[in-house]
Amino acid sequence: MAERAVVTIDRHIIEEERKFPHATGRLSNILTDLALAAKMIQREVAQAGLVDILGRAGRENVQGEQVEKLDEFAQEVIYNAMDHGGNLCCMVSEEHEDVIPIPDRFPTGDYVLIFDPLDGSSNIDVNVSIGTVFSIYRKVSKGGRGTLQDCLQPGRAMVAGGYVVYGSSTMLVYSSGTGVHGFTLDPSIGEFLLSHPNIRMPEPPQRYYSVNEAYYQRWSLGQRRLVDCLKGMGEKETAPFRTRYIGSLVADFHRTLLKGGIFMYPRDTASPEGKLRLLYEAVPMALICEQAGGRASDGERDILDIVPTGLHQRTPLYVGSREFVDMAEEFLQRDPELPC
Ligand code: FDP
Repeated sequence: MAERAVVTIDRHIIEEERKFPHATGRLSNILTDLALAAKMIQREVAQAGLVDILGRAGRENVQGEQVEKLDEFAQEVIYNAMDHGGNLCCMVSEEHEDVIPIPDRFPTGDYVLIFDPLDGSSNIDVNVSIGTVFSIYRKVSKGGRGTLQDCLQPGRAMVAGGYVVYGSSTMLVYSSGTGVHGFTLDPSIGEFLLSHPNIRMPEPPQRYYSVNEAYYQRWSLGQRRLVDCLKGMGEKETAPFRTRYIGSLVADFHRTLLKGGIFMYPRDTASPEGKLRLLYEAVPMALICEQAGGRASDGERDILDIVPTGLHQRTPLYVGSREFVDMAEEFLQRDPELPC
């Protein structure tokens, strides 16, 4: 009987590394360590309703939001999995204001890890999918330890990025610039197995749009006209799209990647720069989307071309099937002003 080859994430990472004869194995180490951290976070997320870990930690993070205890746990797990391997020169997390140094007692390496340990945390206590998002860059500054300069690189300089979605199953999706690979955690053996090799966004895409429409009154005329058009209420008569909005970026993005459509988080009068974070949220999703044949834009330019000026910079985000992101840009550029 023909046996189906089971490809674990470790094997896949090693095979990807072999495509680059000069690879040192450092990037592979980082990805393997991240997969281990994801398994530990998954275990805790799955227990969230059972153990007394839910609830507010009673303080705010640098974004001014209440921090859930599970966020802190995920932050610690990733930090502890990554600080000692000698692969990183520093880390940056959505949960920390500044660059996180590697402790002096450990050696440093040539890579920077940027991560959001638990995205969509307002959904934890209602069993909605949440995620971890990460991106990896090569160090560009001189000297041993990483600096801000290493962390503020445009997305095009990313060497690998991806996310983990903790949902009905746990999936890790990543790209190191040679396509997008998806792995599903088999809890019975504790391994991520290759379940979605070489993910491509569907062509033609399914007609879904995803946006928090409660903010309609705060949007620019261009954004309103775009959504009106997606509802079939535009100048030309078209069939309406279907809408899906979970309010958890990783889950909304994951659906958009696999089914097609467009996810939007526009700027509005309450968040003139947008809500989502460029480095932690928009850029890794943009890499995955482009590598799968889609596009990501802030309404004017490709997300991956933006040169960040701050670690916690926000951005509007339009990500998904290429033709819909192009269409969004056209509407936005015609009527860009926010209402007074
Ligand atoms: P959350 O506030 O639950 O952490 O940026 C964080 C994020 O979730 C994203 O995951 C999600 O897409 C977005 O915010 C939801 O924002 P709205 O509640 O304004 O729709």
